[in-house]
Amino acid sequence: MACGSIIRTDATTVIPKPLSVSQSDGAFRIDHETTIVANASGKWAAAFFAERLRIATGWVLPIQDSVRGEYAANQVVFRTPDPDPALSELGQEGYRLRVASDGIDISSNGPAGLFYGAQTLLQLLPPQVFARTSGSLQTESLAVPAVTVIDRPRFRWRGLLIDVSRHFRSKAQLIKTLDAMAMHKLNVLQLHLTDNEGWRLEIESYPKLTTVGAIGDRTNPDGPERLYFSRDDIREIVAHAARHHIIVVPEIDMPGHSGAAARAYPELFDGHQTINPVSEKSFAFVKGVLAEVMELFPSRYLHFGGDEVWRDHRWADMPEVRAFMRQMGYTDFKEVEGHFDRSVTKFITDSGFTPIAWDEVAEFDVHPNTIVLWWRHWRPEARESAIRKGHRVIISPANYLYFDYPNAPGEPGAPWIGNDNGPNSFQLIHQWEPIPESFSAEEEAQVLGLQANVWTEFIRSNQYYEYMIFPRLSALAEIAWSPKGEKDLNDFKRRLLVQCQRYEALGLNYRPIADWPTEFPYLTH
Ligand code: TNX
Repeated sequence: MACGSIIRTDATTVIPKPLSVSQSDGAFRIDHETTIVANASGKWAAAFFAERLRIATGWVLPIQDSVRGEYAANQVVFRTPDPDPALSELGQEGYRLRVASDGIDISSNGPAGLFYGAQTLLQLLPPQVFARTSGSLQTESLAVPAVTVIDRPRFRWRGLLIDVSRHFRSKAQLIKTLDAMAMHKLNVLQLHLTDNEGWRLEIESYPKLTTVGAIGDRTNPDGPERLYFSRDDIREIVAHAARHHIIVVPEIDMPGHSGAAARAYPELFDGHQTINPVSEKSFAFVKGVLAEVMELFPSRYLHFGGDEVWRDHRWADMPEVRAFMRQMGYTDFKEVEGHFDRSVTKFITDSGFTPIAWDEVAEFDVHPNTIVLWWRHWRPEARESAIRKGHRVIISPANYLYFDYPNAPGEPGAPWIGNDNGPNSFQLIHQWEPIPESFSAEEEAQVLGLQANVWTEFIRSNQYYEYMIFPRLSALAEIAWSPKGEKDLNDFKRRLLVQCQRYEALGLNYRPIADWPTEFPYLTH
């Protein structure tokens, strides 16, 4: 796969583009005698950096505790300095990276910033430094061009959703995805764990969710395989993510999109794919399931779906729904849905977690702590109303950030609405300003950030999955991290030609970095 022949990497080839870069003359050389120095906050960033170098070059660089103010030559230092005015504006995720001819210094206010500094430093080295296989960089020393980078993210929520219900992804594939996210300084992985096609999470108190609900997928609805994550799988994924400063947000979609759970426990559902919204037993199920989910995901965020509820489908034929409506004085099924969503957001909040849901819930007076994920680009009023009601909002419109849609005209992808903006190309994403001009500064402050979603109705093979994610993930990272303002598409394309060498080092498939590619490197969808 032609990826371009650019081999010189420096701070102008970093993705996402840093806030500021000033290059100077000279270079520092890392070799097998370089020492890594870290204070307590820098331990993980230092260990991550050392491990990458060990795998790529075979050098085992020692990590020393920093002794205040005492630095020697030939060191790479990760530290949180005493209050430093130069860093005060950079928050916990920002950092300053200084490469001089006698050493490298990465400073930040916290561990996340030091980790992002390490990621930028790795991007100053040859792309093979990201390789998963040992010995891909056989060399005496690595030159790092002298530079000062000052950097911090634009948004604090830089997310990616993976739908593992329609077609499952293995733990190994998710870990590979997490590594690629970390390289892009993304920090949230939302797992869409349940839907009509399959329930993918072991729940001890409701075992049929996996013995029955995990059977099959959209391609093979009758299985025979059961595809799901055990509790230990989840712990491993969450721990791997945490080491890379990524939180994992579970999504248990309800009351709709629940066909798999309905196959397991039909008595709790409405005869089709939606939870019985008024039954006490059904609500006990919701609470039981969510309590177990909260044990497994320490992020303290819980997404409960709330999208596309087929409330007019069966509820009219359910006497208990009608009785409940009479009792509450409701005249519309919508009010029943609102009641259900309010109860769930209250339960999640009372349990010490933050509820998140799709923008449909903004219509109802759900708990004000609820974060609203705006996806229906054709309903900007849902975004506006969530903001007006004081919710924090994540921007995730289908016509820009759905990675199941095609990359370019004529390329495969989901056929749903959303293609009305043209394909979700990396160019389109990169050039997009996600905050509407009409937003005041206060409204803008309610926007936590951005999230792209990989729905997998039509994504089966891992090869095609990666083809749909890369290079669009790089465009997402750039609009989520880099400062607002004019974005130079040609410069981004130039940097992508280096980035795709990093994809190759990570063993990732990707769509070619061309406006009109002539080959499509995947075998099956
Ligand atoms: C809408 S986004 C859905 C998903 C589909 C997706 C396909 C959302 C909240 N619901 O269930 O997979 O469109 O593009």
